[in-house]
Parts: sequence; structure tokens; C-alpha cells
Amino acid sequence: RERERRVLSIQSHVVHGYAGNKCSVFPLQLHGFEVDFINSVQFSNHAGNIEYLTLPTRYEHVKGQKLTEKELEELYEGLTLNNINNYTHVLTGYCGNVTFLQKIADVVKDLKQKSSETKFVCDPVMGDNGRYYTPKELMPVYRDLIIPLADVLTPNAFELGELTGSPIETEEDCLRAVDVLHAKGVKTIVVTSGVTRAQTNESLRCYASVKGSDVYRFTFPRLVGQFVGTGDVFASLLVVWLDELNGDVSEAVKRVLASMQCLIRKTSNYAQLQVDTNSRAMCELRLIQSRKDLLWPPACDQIHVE
Ligand code: PLP
Ligand code: PXL
Repeated sequence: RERERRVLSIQSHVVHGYAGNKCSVFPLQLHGFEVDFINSVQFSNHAGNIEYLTLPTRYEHVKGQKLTEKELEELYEGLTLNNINNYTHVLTGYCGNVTFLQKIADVVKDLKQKSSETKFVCDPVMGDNGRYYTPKELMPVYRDLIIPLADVLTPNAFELGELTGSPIETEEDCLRAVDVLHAKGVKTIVVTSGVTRAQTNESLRCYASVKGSDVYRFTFPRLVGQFVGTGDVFASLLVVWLDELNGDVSEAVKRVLASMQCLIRKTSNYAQLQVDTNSRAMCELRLIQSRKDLLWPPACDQIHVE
């Protein structure tokens, strides 16, 4: 009989396209996880920038609603009162607001109190490439409240630098900062991208580290284009493979990267088609079309692990 795996995913919902829960729920469900999702916002579409060959492109309008921390508390209270707040994993991503993030910390604390087995997988989304796209005030909340609760953390180099107080340019900077976060109790850290002096025009690097154990360096091709939601897909697939492979982080990240390469290649090709036919570079992730690659990451000889 299959083990029951049940994830509470607190992320954005977008009606059209892909970001937040729209990126994370489908891959988890494909892999047989029950997903209970709380939508931190419900927007018509994402608010991010897409870059494909041309200048950054974004939707002209974003309309919708935000869940308040009070409403999050009410939803969680319903789960608690019915004693249906039983989760093997909690997953969080982009969060635009300090008080909401503080309430997430309360929820995670309560879930961990209920079951010490519950794993908290946190993508501490704050910004990228040297700048914030969330309020800066989130940083101390992540640093002091959220990170001590996290079992798995997926910062990019910018976020890692902010959380540890100095910028990350080299691999040495990265590994030193990762140890600072391990000392706060985080077992598994995956630095997803952005260690500038470790990557080139052709290749990107990602690092995975297990507290008191091994560090792995992954090198893989840089593909053309930057799309919204890649980090959210990454985090959900990491939940899947760390669980499936019992914490074998080297093989887990390799499989995540293999699926990501296929997804981004498909999306990039579609963006090119858009440019060719109507000179628009607005392009959502080709998540559904990539379902087989998300479920069965193909062997990929372009991903190197050391
Ligand atoms: N390629 C792979 C395999 C990735 O996992 C990612 C991001 O997750 C990217 C490319 C995206 O790279 P960039 O940050 O340059 O858009
Ligand atoms: O993928 C992160 C994300 C989450 N939620 C919303 C977003 C974005 C990125 O743009 O706009 C609403």
C-alpha cells in the first residue's frame, strides 16, 4: 500500500497562467501527493517579469484579492477543530506581507507540535539579482522566525546573502553562508541559482548541502529566457524527490534539475514561436505540456554532479 503523503501548500493562486500554487500543486498531485492548498492571494494573473530575447514583459493589469492573516488563521482553525490538520509536509513560497508570514510561522509551529515528523519546505522568496521584489521587512521574519523552523530551504544566492548578512559572489561565500543557516537548524539547503562567479554564459550552478554531511555542486546548461514560476515548480519537485529517495539530496536535485531543463526548454521554444508569429514574448510555463517530464525526469547527461 502506498504511503500517505499530504502536503499543506500556502502560496498564490493565479486564474490565468502559472505562479505559486498553480505551479506547485500539479507536480505534487502527479506524483501521488494529496495536496491541501491555501491560496494566499487570488489574482487574475501573475505580477512578474518575463524575459525572452526582448525587454522584460509583464501583464499590464493584475486584479484580485489577498487573504489576510486573520482569514488564514480561520481556515487553519477549521482544520484544527476537525482534527484534519495532519500533514507530512508544509510548503511555502512567495509571500508579500509581514503579518501573513508571521501567521505562517504560527501554523508551521502548531503542525510540528502535532507531529514531529512534519517537514517544512520553505522557499524564502525575497528577490533576485541584487534586488528585492518583496518588502525588505520580510527578511528579518524569515531569518529569525521562519528559518529556525525549516527542514528544507531553497534560497537563491541573493536571498542567502540577505539572510546571512553579506553578498554571495563566489562558491566560498555560498558555502560559508550555507553553514550559517545550518547552524540555525536547517538540515537541507539547496541554493538554486545566482552564485555569479560560479556560473557562465553557458552554464548555471546550483548547490545542495546537508547539515553535518555532504555538499554537492550541480552544473547544467543555461537556457534562453527567464520565466515566472520556475522556483515554485523546483520546490514542489524537491518535496517529491527528497521524500521518494529518503533524503538522498544529490539524486533528488539531479532529478529536479532534469525535469526543470525539459520544462524550461519547452517553454523557451514556445516563447520563440510567440515571437515568430506575433512578436510577443509573453509566455507562461508549459507545465501541463511537460507532464511526462515532471513525472519521469529523463536521464540527462548535461547535468553534472560533483
Ligand atoms: N535551468 C534550470 C535547470 C533551472 O532549474 C533554472 C531555474 O530554476 C533555470 C534554468 C533558470 O535560470 P535563470 O535563473 O537564468 O532563468
Ligand atoms: O512565482 C512567484 C509568484 C507568486 N505569486 C505571484 C507572483 C509571482 C511571481 O511573479 O506574481 C502572485
